[in-house]
Amino acid sequence: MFGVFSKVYARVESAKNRLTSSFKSIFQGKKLDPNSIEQIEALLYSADIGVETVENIIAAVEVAYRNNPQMREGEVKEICEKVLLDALRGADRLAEALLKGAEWGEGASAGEGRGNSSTVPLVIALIGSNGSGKTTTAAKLAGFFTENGKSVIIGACDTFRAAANEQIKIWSERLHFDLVESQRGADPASVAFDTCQAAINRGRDVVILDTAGRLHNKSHLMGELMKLKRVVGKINPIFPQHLWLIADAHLGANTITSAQKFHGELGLTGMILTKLDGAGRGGAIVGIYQKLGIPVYFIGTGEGPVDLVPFVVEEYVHALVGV
Ligand SMILES: Nc1nc2c(ncn2[C@@H]2O[C@H](COP(=O)(O)OP(=O)(O)OP(=O)(O)O)[C@@H](O)[C@H]2O)c(=O)[nH]1
Ligand SMILES: [Mg+2]
Repeated sequence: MFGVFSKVYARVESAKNRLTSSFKSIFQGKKLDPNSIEQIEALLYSADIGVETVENIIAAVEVAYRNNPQMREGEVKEICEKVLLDALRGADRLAEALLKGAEWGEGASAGEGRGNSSTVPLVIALIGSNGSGKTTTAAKLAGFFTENGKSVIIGACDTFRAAANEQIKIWSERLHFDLVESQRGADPASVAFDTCQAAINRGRDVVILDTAGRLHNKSHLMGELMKLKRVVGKINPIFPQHLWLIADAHLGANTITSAQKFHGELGLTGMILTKLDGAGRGGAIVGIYQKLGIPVYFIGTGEGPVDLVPFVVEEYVHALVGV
């Protein structure tokens, strides 16, 4: 499972080349100087990693520069890498824990729970703004769990968009996972309820709830998610064990505002960063983790079913900074 990392993150790295090449154009092979420190600061802000982390990097660069006025690009990047690693410490390697069953339901023999009806399923609801990649990620997650010996059922809780049910149905046929379908206009909470109930009846290990895209500032849509949480909690108060924000790597700093609002209202337990194969860097996860402590479970690196890999901080930071 983890063997594919280097290949995948190499792709991320090529998308991140802009940060690397920006460092190059700031330094142009020369030593660090006060003017280039300002340019580095601007570059870091443009990567959306959050004010605190930028300030920490710049403070560390200034201290190092006072001790060594001969500093060059490589040393600055090493400082960036070190501060980012510190900032993201503990935010990764969680997919493994999920599989081991460490976060499965209370009292459940989760690690062994392959279609065992006594197992409490792991319920994960995916939420996020329109087009962030929730449905595609739901399907990819189903693929990930299935490949690792877990049985999966998805609830088509996006009852808002006309083609939503059809979209996930095509994936279910392609990847062979169970699906609880829905009609347009149906109550998403009731679809979620039926899905959890079906998972228990059929002895499925994992429930993934795909929800409609929504902006964090639409209160009636937030209310809809609160209801969904409440309703599945009636089956078992630990449901849903996870509520993950699906965040598009292109979206930048406003992802932090959005995560704060979702977290405040619903209590997020994790994130998945999608579209890291594009030009976006997803630096906002640094600020989100710093502010809210929400870890990153996976990253999405393409539109295909296998383009989902567990998040590894070192690989991500390495790709981002280009050391
Ligand atoms: N390149 C790339 N494209 C992705 C990734 N994840 C999703 N997409 C694409 O992004 C587009 C939107 O994905 P969906 O999964 O439909 O997004 P959604 O959040 O379910 O959208 P709504 O339900 O309308 O809010 C689709 O064209 C996907 O193929 C990714 O990791 N990389
Ligand atoms: Mg969708």
